[in-house]
Amino acid sequence: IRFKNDIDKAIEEKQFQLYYQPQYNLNAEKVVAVEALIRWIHPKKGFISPTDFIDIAEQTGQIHPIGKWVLQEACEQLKIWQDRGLAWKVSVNISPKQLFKDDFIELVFNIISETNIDPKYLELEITENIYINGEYSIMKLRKLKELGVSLAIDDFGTGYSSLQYLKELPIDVIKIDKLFIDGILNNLNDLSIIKGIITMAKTLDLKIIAEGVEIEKQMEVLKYLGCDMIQGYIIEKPIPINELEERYLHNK
Ligand code: G
Ligand code: G
Ligand code: NA
Repeated sequence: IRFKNDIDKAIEEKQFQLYYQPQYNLNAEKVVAVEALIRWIHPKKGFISPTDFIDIAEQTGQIHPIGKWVLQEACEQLKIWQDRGLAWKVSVNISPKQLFKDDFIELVFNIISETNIDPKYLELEITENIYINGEYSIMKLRKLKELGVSLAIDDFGTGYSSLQYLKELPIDVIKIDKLFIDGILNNLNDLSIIKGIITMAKTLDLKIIAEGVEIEKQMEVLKYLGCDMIQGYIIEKPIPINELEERYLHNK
């Protein structure tokens, strides 16, 4: 309960920030997108990881105001880049709780309209879990697609998507979970799974992002296997907007 009040206060007092982690295109050999990741800088407790508050916020319903703020903030940033002629995509994490709320499509529509962004540069990341496979979520994803946004399945491989459902989901991108990338160099099972996911993605005409790439050799293998994009410490960790601007957009 204490924590619940803290989250309320954090929303009111603007203690949240968005960090951005670059996504690197292996063929173009450049950063083409960023994932927005929430950070909580508490005035007394300091840095609080999203893994320590997103779950709670999902249980209390506070994920809704938090998620709204994240989407709004990310779209405002996207608008700034679009006005500068920069064609970067911004990817935003959406909790299944948000997706299932009745007015979620309307919320996304309103934020796109109000910020006046080109929605094709907005990507929504939905975690692969049990719920994503139902008819209701497929219907919701279709409606989101109609708004013109791009859709990604996050943490792919850890969840429950069968091939059959994957075929039915109106998604554009699969993000391979770090768990598999960790084993790519020394675990044949992980390597096979990654190969399988990439082959399947190509069959279904989906783009692939490998998450949590930390070393050069992993990057080389992923490129060889036909992976489109990578994200991970080898490129950059999640960083605040001013650092991102300094390092990547210095004269853009
Ligand atoms: O950035 P970091 O590795 O600390 O994030 C930990 C977890 O928190 C990740 O699984 C990430 O998906 C989740 N997360 C980060 N930002 C957001 C957000 O804005 N919304 C939701 N729902 N989850 C987020
Ligand atoms: O679950 P999700 O994919 O949203 O998780 C993203 C989180 O993973 C980010 O919060 C980021 O801090 C973390 N992350 C990103 N790249 C790497 C990496 O190369 N190594 C590790 N250990 N964590 C990473
Ligand atoms: Na994510």
